[in-house]
Amino acid sequence: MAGSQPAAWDEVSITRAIMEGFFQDFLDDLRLDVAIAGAGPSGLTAARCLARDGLRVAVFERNLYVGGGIWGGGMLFPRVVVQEEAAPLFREIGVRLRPAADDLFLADAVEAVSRSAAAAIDAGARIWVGMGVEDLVLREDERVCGVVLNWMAVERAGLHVDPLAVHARVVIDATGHEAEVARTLQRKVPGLRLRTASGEVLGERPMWSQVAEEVLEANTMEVHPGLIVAGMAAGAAHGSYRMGAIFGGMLLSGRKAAALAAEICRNGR
Ligand code: 48H
Repeated sequence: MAGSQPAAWDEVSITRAIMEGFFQDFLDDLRLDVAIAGAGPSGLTAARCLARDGLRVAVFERNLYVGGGIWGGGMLFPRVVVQEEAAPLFREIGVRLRPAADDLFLADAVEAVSRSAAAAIDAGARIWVGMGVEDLVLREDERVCGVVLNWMAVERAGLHVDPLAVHARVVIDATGHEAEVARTLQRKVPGLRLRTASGEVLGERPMWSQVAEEVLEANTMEVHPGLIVAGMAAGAAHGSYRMGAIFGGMLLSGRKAAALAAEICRNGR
């Protein structure tokens, strides 16, 4: 830079750009059609489908990165298996699949995460990272009408910092194995009966891949007014089997969760 004109910007310009940009975008997302907890395969697919349908949707992901369990493939081998029924959901976002044994297809895990996130963003969804859903907003009849958020850094540090809230007509629990959001609701509303067969979140069972995949779409449902479970959270809510490192069910579940949420939004509930 010596001898040339100094740039117009300085350190404060960088700070201002970040702070102003963040708050403009976050203020936009205070009243959503759909809030999704978790940016794994089911959450990202649901976000893409909803945004493509013109709904205002944001994903709140606790980690600083998206993709959930996709990155690790199976046992850290970063390859993702999907079955034929789900293959179009990857193909339509440009994830390249190659045929594998017994009618399965294989994708690269990094490509699957990158294209899933990019497709959701291109469709109009916003993804917030580093923000966890720690609770829900409730109204009459315990209807869910928003998410309560806090920084993951606060959670990790164990700090006593009160959260902030965002309203949404529908919340999708796509938090994976623990079905964290549905469990939180169950824990905090004594006597609540969810619409699962048992009335509660049962937790997942050991592995039986074919059955787990077969029932996942049916288990993707509104378990309480305003709250839909998707992906592993749908399996865990119903006490279903785990499936191991096959991801087709997650994509199909995300798509179904989006269709259910869109229907609730359209019906004005
Ligand atoms: C915000 C949160 C919170 C919270 C968690 O685990 P995921 O990849 O979830 P799915 O259901 O989309 O996909 C499951 C799949 O990855 C998998 O684990 C399979 C197929 N397992 C089979 C087997 O047998 O093991 O993603 C969930 C995301 C993660 O990124 C979490 O960090 C995030 O949700 N998350 N985000 N608020 N309270 N809890």
